[in-house]
Amino acid sequence: MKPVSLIQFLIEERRAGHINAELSLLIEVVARACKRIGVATGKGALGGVLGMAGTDNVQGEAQKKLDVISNEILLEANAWGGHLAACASEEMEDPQQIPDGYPKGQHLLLFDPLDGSSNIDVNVSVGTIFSVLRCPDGVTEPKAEHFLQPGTTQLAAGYVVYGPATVLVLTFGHGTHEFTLDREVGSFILSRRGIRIPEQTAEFAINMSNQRHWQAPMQRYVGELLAGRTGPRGKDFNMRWVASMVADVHRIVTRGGVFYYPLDAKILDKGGKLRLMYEANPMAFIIEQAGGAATTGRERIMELQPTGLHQRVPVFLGSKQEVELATHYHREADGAVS
Ligand code: P6P
Repeated sequence: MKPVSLIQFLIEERRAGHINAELSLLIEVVARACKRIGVATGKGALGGVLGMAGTDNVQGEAQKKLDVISNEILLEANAWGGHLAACASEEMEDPQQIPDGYPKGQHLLLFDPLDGSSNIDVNVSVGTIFSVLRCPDGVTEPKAEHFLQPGTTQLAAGYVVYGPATVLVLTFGHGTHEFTLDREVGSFILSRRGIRIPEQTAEFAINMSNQRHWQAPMQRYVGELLAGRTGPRGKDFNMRWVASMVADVHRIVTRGGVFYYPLDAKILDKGGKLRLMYEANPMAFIIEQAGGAATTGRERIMELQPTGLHQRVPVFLGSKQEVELATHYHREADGAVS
């Protein structure tokens, strides 16, 4: 069968009425920028881009050189792209306006330019996560509050995982699709159309070192997974934890499974570890469009009304039946369900 490039796929989506020309061009710009990020991360020690940047981001986290480089690649690519009203990034306190004199569009782009960057120096997969919202009508200088829209309003979401292969996974709300970069040609080629995540799984991803800090329903739920066939689940489970959300989510998109970053006593005051606007919401959109589920352990992630650009939330996502069981335990413990 003749390979379908990302560009051809975008034309199909426009013809189907799923996206407009501006969104199509925006995704092309983001995909091209991610190819450049992949080249930069691929240089490793030879590129002089490993190690710390010597600065902290808005989260108070020490930035890696590649965090800063990746952020700049995305900002530069989108400044003159003409399809954006503004960008927001994990690496920046406030949204970045499109400079005067550049063509502006009706979209808001949010991204985590290089998620999992603690893995860069040890050569483990990292990735870029992005989300696209519509800029409210009449807003010419979007401020943070204009980005605070529920995940259900996303027009597009995607990630690129820089692993043995560079892979883009994308949704416009009409299924989740995967594109693999043909490095010889430089094009993303459709490799999986209409991905479906198995509703059941025997594989979970969580950072077990936080176990003693978890809330009771999480202790109960994971305890049952660990009990395996000797416990109430009646089957053994396998565990994975890459500590790179994009890599863990891509495994789930590829073969099923669940990913949990629950509340724990260490992060209770922050509301969670992962960021709602540019990690949880885009991943939730991708997962739901592939037949999975994504909650905070208590409610659907995409229905949350954001209160801050860098707001953190707990994340439970993946194979639907497993996420629903873990969520049920939490809601039962809260007395929300019997
Ligand atoms: P921990 C990476 O820093 C990240 O934001 C996600 O990509 C990843 O899933 C998580 O944090 C890892 O957290 O506590 O295991 O280092």
